[in-house]
Amino acid sequence: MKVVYTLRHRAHHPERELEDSRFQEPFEHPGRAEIIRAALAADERFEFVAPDDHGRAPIDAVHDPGLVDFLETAWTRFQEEHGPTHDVIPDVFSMAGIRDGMGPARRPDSISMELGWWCFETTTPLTQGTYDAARSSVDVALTAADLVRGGEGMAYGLCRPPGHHASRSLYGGYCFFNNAAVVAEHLSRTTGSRVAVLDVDYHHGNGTQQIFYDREEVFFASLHGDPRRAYPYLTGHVDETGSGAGSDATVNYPLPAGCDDDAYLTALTGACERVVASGAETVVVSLGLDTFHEDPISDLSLTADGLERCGRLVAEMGLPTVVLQEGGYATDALGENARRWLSGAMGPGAPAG
Ligand code: SP5
Ligand code: ZN
Repeated sequence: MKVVYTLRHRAHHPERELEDSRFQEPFEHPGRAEIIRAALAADERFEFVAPDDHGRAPIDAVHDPGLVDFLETAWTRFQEEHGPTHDVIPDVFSMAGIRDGMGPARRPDSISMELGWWCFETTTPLTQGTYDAARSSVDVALTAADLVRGGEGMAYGLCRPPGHHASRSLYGGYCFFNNAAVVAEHLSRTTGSRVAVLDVDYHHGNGTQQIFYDREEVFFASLHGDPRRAYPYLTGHVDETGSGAGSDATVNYPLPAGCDDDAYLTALTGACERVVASGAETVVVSLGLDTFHEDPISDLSLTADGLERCGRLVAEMGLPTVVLQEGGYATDALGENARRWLSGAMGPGAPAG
């Protein structure tokens, strides 16, 4: 299987994240992608490909261009006013309630308020190279999509930073640009075919759901920790099924804590059936490996065997599939878990690694 990878991801390297009222070592760090790269490089069934530059237009097709402009210059602008700092984190957020009854806020001019205008939480610092890394992650995703359009049954984009929490006009949840949404929109526009995003990260793909919520061309299915207990808390309930032209083009499977391989695979079977029934001609998988039982920030109980079975089940849909890396924070197991999921997807016909 072809793996799209670039070391440009390393330019995004926060020193700390503010989470659970503590500053802590970032869970989302450059070592994650390097560990996956090393595990796949040691298995001769994987072939590495460098990403091509796809420019900014595919990003502007799903994100507010103001968000893209902001991310390009925010770190430098912050340094000029408040630096030097390694990480840049918002400290005031734009919440509708501050202007209850007074109409919407006007877009701020101050970098201090702009941060909290375009970002929704505190665990996603900007660093000097964040914009370049986020752009490279989109290029990785789009290059994987090109490979699938070119005839590969499946390709894997080793995206970092991840993308699925980024909505049309907000970054957060370790995500800046929504790699999966950019790919789905790009495939939908350039081929006119139906596309589905299947999100198996532990956390609900709020950004992807928001971007396609009222659209019928891109179906969205997500399995995740129930938002009644799990980040991002505000989205991912079963009654969120799309709106307008996108009615019934969104489906959510909130899962209980401790959900094991068999229970997870039952839900995944249902999600795959919905994807196939949507008429999708291409599938984009948001592959989070934070469903693993040892993940430090999640509470599902999948094993490496279970992850391999998940890969197999997704491949059994028989559809061209673009697999994009999202979360997964059990660093010691992360490389092997990615290898196992992708091995399952390659099927028993593939020679052992
Ligand atoms: C792409 C992705 O997986 N993003 C996840 C972002 C989650 N960030 C906040 C998680 C809060 C979890 N708090 C529980 C900590 C247990 N020690
Ligand atoms: Zn996640």
